[in-house]
Amino acid sequence: MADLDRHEVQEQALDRDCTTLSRHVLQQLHSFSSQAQDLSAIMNRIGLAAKLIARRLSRAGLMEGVLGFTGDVNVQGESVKKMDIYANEVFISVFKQSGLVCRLASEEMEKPYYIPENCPIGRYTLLYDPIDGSSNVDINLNVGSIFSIRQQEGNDIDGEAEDLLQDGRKQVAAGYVLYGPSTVLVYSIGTGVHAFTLDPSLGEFILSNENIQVPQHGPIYSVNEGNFWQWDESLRNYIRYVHRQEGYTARYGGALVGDIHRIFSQGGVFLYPGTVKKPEGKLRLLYESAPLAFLMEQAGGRASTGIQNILDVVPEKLHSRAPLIIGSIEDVAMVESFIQKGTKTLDETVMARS
Ligand code: P6P
Repeated sequence: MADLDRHEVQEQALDRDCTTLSRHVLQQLHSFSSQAQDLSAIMNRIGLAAKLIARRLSRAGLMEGVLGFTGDVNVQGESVKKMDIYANEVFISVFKQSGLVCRLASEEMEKPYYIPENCPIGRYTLLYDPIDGSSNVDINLNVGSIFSIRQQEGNDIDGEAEDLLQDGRKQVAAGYVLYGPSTVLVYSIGTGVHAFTLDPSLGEFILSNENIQVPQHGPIYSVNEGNFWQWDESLRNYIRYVHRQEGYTARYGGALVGDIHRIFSQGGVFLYPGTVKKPEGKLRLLYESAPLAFLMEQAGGRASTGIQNILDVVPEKLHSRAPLIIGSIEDVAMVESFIQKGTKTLDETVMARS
C-alpha cells in the first residue's frame, strides 16, 4: 500500500476512534450553542452511567451483593433486583454536580428524584428504566437501560412533575444501552439513530453504526406467546396468520432492549399487547415505549398501541402503561389491520388486506 494510502487509512481510523458520543452530538447539531453543549454533556454522562453498569454486570458473578433480589417490591409491584437499585443510583450519581438535570424519573422510584444543586439552572429531566429485563441478570443474558430526555416546563413548584405528563413528541432525546457481548449505546436527538460500541481498551463509546434505518419489512415477530389466550381474538388472528405464512420467524428474549435491537437490525415487529384483564399491557410509556418509539420513528419505523401512534399518547400518571406494537412500518401496519378489523375471521381479515 502506498504511503499516502496508508496515511489516509491511519487518519480515518484515528478519526473514527475520536468520534465519541459528545463529539457526535455536536456534529449532529452543527452547533456549539449552549443547548448543543448541554445535550453533548448529557449524552456523555449517560455514557458514563452505561460504563459503570456494564463494568458491574461483567463482574456480577465474582462479587458479593450484585446478583439476586433485595427483598423489596417496587412501585410497579415487581420484586426488585440488587442490580436495579445499583443502576438506578448510578444514573442519579452521574448527573450530580452537572448543572444539567434537575429531575430523574425512574421505573424504580414512585416519585421523581430532584438534584437540588442542579435545579435552579438544570432544565432537563431524565426518564429512565435503569435495568430493563432484570430477570436476565442472574442468568447472564442481555439486559438494557432505556432513557428519555425532556425539557422541564414551568417550575414544578409542587414537586409532582405534571409537565412530564405530555405526549412523546416532547422528548428532545432518547436511547438505550444494550449490555450484551459488547455494550452498545443507541441514541437519537432527532437527527437520525446512531449506535456506539464501548471500546473497553479506550473506556469510550465509539461510533459503530450511523443513521440506522429499520427495514420496511422483516421476518421477525417478537412476542410472548405464553399470553396467547389472554389476548383479544384479533391478536390471536394475527398470530395464526404469521404461523401460516412463509417467511416469518419468532424471536423473543424476554428483555425489551435486546428484542428491539434485533428489530432495528433485521426488521419485523415486537409486540407487548394488552390482555383482556390488563388492556394497558405491561410496558411503561414514559421511560420504555415512548423513547423506543422516538428512536423507531427516527429510523423509519413506527410504534403503535394498535390504535394510535405511541408518540401521541398522553400519560395520565408517571408510571402509566400502554400496549406496544413497534418495528418495521409494514409489519406494524399488518398488526394494526388485524386489530382494526376486530374479531372478523382470519380469512376475512387477510382477504380485506389483499
Ligand atoms: P414477559 C422485563 O421485565 C420487561 O419489562 C421487558 O424488558 C420485557 O420485554 C418484558 O418485561 C417481558 O415480559 O411478561 O414476557 O416476561
